[in-house]
Amino acid sequence: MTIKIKTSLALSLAAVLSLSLAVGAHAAGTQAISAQNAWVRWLPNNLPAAGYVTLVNASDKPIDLTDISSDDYEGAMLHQTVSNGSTQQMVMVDKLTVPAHGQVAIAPGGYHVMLEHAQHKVAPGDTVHLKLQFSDGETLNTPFVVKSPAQAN
Ligand SMILES: [Cu+2]
Repeated sequence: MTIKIKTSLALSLAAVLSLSLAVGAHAAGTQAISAQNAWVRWLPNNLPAAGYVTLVNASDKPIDLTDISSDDYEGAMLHQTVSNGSTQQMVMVDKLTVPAHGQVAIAPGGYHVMLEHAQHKVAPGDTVHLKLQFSDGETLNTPFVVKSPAQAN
């Protein structure tokens, strides 16, 4: 009698576990892109800020970052820093491809999201949101932690 009860309990536990695994897999399938380590390098005196984030693609197809917007800044554009001998220059980037089962880092020295004309006072310690739009139709409204130049590294 005791053995029979234990068996049925084990079976129902197994059923619950496989159900939650199935739900988890479904959620991952609908969101191919995730954003990690999102932060903003803040500068004083209303100077443009720079947004940085790592984009991870869990799907088996390359996905492009196609547009960026924000309710917190009037301008949000993807730029790339290109070094030209001793000088550095920023160029506009139309789209950034996140490889299948791979990632791309928008990071200091390479890409940055140029953030101009904050719509309200933004200070280190705040969180701002950038809407990242992708070629598969996904939009990620991503929180970015605002850091002072001293905190940024
Ligand atoms: Cu720039």
